[in-house]
Amino acid sequence: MSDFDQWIAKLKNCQFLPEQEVIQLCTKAKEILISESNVEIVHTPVTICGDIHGQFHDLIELFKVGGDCPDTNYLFLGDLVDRGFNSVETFLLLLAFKVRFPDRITIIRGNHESRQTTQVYGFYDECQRKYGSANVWRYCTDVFDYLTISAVIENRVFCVHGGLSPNIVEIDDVKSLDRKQEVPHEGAMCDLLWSDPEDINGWGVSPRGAGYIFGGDITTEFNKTNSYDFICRAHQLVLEGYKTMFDDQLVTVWSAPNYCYRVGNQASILELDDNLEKKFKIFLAANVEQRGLIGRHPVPDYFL
Ligand SMILES: [Mn+2]
Repeated sequence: MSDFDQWIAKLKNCQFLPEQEVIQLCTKAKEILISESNVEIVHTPVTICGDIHGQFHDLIELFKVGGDCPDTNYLFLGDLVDRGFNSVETFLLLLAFKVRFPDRITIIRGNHESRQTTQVYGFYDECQRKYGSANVWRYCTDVFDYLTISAVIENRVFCVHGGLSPNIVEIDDVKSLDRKQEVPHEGAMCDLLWSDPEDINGWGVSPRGAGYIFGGDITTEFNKTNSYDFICRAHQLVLEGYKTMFDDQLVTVWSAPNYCYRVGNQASILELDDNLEKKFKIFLAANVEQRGLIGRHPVPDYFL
C-alpha cells in the first residue's frame, strides 16, 4: 500500500493524520493544485456536492449514496470545513483523494476555505485541540490558497461556490484573476465565493456583508454570454437538499444533512450524465449514536 492509500484508509476511519504526514500531504496537494486553472475543465459523468462543513460521518453517507472515489467522479463546491466536529478529517480525506486520484476529484474553494473565516467558525480551534498547535491549520490554509475557484463541465455548466460578480462578464475574466491568496474582502474573487441568487432584478447588497445578491436577468445574461446551460453552486442551506431557480438556469446543491447536527434538513448530490441530464440524490444524516458524538465532544461556543 502506498502512503496515500494508507492515509486514505486511516482518514476513512475518522482518524486524523500525524502532523508530519499532514505536511507531506499538503506539500503534494499544492504541487497538483498549482497547475489547475481558475476555471477547471471537468467532464461528465460527474457528481456535484455542496457544503460539507466538517460533518465527516455525513460525508461517508454521501459516498454510500454517490459511490466511492475513484469509482465516481466528484466535484466539490467548497465549504468543506467549519461548524461541524470533524473539519480536519473531512478536509484531509478529500485532499488525500485529490492527491491519489487527481483526475477523479475536483475541489472548488468556498468562503470558509480562508484564514479569517476558519478562525471564527471552528476549524482553527479544532486543529488546536487535536494537534496542540496551529501548525496543521497553517498548512491547510496554505493549501486553500491553491484551490481552484470555479469549474466548467463540458463547456456548458458553470460551477462555483457562491455566485456571480459584477466584475465578471466573460469567463476569461475569471481566468485572469490571481487566485493564490487569502480570500479578499471585495472584488471578483470575493464575489464568486460569497454571492447569492435572489428573486430581484440586477444586483443588490448582500446581507452577508460580502459579495452581492443577483437576479434572474443577471444569470440569464451570464449564461447567454458564455453559452452555458446553467450555473451550479452551493453556499445556501436548502431544507430539501437542492433548489432550482430562474427557469432552471441556476441550481443550488446542499450536502450537509441535519446541518450543525440540529437543523433537520435533507441533503443532496447532483449527478450529471453524459447528456448533462440532472439526477438529484437525496440523503440524510448518519445515525448520531454511530457517530459517537454524545458525551464525547464539548459543544463549541458558536453552536450556542
Ligand atoms: Mn459558503
